[in-house]
Amino acid sequence: MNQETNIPEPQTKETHDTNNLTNALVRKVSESYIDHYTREGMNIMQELVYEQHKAYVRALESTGLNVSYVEADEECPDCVFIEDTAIVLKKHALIARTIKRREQEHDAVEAALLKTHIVSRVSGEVQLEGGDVLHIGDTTYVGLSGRTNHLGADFLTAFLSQLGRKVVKVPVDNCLHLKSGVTYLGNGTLIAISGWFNLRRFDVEDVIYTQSGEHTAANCLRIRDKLLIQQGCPQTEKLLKRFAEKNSVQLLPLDTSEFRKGGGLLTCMSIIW
Ligand code: CIR
Repeated sequence: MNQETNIPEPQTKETHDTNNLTNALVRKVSESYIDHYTREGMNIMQELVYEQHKAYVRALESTGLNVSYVEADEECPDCVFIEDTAIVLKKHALIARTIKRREQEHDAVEAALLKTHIVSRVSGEVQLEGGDVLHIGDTTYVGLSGRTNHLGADFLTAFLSQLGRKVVKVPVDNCLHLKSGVTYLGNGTLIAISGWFNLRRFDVEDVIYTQSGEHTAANCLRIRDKLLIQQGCPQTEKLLKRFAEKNSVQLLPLDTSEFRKGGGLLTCMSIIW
């Protein structure tokens, strides 16, 4: 018991360690993804969508993760962006609350996670999307964005404090989600778009900034000794190569052009624990 607050000390202290990740859940791409974004005026290359998704899954597998799938839902064009539907930390999962038009995505993800996780759901006027949640060590950073409100961040704080984690809120004004502009590279280092966040809120040793015209490079995915990065951001890639050499990390550049057209980046297409 904490003597000052009378709040029981959490029984566990769940740390997020990029070296101990073992599993990924991905969701197949629905054909309606192609139809929907074609109607929105995006020039989606049908074959490339599936090719890029396969390459993404292969990259996850090459890190040693065991990858399982949730089937696509044709009524949900965005279902491939599974990250937004749940917040997972080790054996614990919180089903998020996405914007209305994506709510139908939740049930199938919940059913899949129930096989492996202790699953909770949000309640109240909460808005919370996984793209706004970044775990680093003992701390979770949650973006206050157009997709995650204060109630969502508070709900997440209560949920994670039971697991012994500190939660830090970070205002997000310039992009869809927190992780659209800042992610963790491992080895005490963030990658971020300069000027978009108050980086003093992050307890890290170093920050690499994306270079001019390369904003999408801010969304990287570190798994064990590998780092998935956006292909096609050469100036930022030079900085990432230096980081990789220094920390014995292997870079895996991936082309996600067809998913960027739907507003998604690397982290969006998986839930990892
Ligand atoms: C959406 O607007 O919800 C999708 N079109 C894109 C979601 C991308 N997810 C992410 O960045 N975590």
